[in-house]
Amino acid sequence: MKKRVAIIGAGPSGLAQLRAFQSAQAQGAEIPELVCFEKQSDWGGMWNYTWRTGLDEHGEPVHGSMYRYLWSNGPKECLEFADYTFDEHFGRPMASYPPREVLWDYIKGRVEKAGVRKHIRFNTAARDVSFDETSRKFTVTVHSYDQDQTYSEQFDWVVVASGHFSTPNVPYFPGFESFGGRVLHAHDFRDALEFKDKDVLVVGASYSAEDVGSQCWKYGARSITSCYRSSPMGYKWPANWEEKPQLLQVEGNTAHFADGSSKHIDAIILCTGYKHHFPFLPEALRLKTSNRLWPLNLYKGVFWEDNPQLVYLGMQDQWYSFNMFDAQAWYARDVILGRIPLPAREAMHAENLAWREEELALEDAQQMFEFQGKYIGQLIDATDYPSFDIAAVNKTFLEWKKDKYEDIMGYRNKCYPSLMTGTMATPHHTPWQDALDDSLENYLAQP
Ligand code: FAD
Ligand code: NA7
Repeated sequence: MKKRVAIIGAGPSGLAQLRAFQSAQAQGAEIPELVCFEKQSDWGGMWNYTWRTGLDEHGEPVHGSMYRYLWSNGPKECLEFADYTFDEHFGRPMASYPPREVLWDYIKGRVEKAGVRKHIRFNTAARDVSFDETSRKFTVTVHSYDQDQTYSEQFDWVVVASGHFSTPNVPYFPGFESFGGRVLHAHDFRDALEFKDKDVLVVGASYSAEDVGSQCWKYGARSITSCYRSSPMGYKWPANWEEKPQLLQVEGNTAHFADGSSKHIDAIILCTGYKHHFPFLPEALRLKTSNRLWPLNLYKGVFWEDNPQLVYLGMQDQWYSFNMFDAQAWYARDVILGRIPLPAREAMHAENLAWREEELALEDAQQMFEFQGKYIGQLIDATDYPSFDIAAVNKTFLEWKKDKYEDIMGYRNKCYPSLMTGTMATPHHTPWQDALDDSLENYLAQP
């Protein structure tokens, strides 16, 4: 009997797993039967934009947290697939920070070429996973919305690729219940124009706070106030953007902050992060972690230590993204194909703890992306995923950080060389701040 692999989710991580197997098959390997369950009607995960918020057309929690006018928040050269370059997809150089639709197109291009769509059952949500110790097989129960049917199938391996930026972390602040404006989480933010001419408060000091605030600023909010719990973002903000310490409470339309100051606000956007949430997994198989670089219990950041037939992809906080998912997927593939042996549980655990110890000692952003780069390098060295210059990617991350501190509203106008092909990015026809139309068509239009 052919072995069977279930993949939950057809975002960049799940698609990396499909592509990894397809590339082995193209080189003559026997591969297991692959079944990818995707609850949305199309692939691309987070990059497949939805206007919906709350529940989707089937009553499932909406997965998407991306919003209109979103542009990549890091250089595309840092996330480029090593086996499918931007040059190959677009056929010409382009700028370094593409909008969402352009990156979605790129993600789709590789898997269309690989012909892996046939493995995906769309509109099908994973509901339950159980493991039988005797047969050493998983039973995966899913609901197909096309057939309105719940059914179960057995698998030898389960790959969880369902993402972790979908279930919002929503703190409460006193006064929210009587606030005079809208309170929403970044997960439900869709269109910055809603906040034109408004005084907007963003709570949080990480990527979402920075980018949702920047979007609102770009599309005409009257003022942005961001507030932090631990430390300020510290960029040189435009004149109508003020950074404050932690929000304490709101009274009517007034927000009060930890330094005793207060401010009038019309809307509050909670950019307070996400929870790893796996409602389809039983306690014994469920990863519990905050958003960090080294979650515990995952050998090589991927295999569930207590049962390595369960694989998690993309569960780390992400400096690296697409090519990290690839590195993980190729490694998982080779273990599943029996090309790489797994050590005994104690050895896996010890290695895991060593990575965690190293993670705990990291002090700044540079050390963090170097740590993630080292991890990726180790995975790539063990498989036939095309190797690439990780030190050069780290250098690009460092430049990116510098660019942001120099000009937070202008860093997306910078250009970098591809670390896969050497092709230099070309400036976009319109600076980010003035580019209001983020469509693929407009982005690719020649000036
Ligand atoms: P996802 O993309 O989240 O895909 C998971 C898939 O699993 C989805 O298709 C979902 O429908 C499916 N799924 C979930 N639950 C089930 C279930 N029970 N049954 C079946 N299917 C299920 N990264 C970058 O590199 N650059 C950026 O600029 C960037 N910007 C971002 C902006 C925002 C607002 C967010 C939220 C994330 C951003 N990211 C960015 C990170 C982004 O999450 C990754 O790039 C990437 O999408 C992660 O891929 P994934 O496949 O692991 O997860
Ligand atoms: P992150 O990077 O996990 O950051 C969450 C932020 O929310 C971080 O600044 C937290 O502060 C802050 N936070 C969390 N809880 C609170 C409370 N109770 N009060 C104040 N602030 C809080 O999530 P993001 O959404 O920014 O980014 C996730 C992904 O989405 C990323 O890949 C992006 O590309 C898009 P802390 O620093 O912990 O004090």
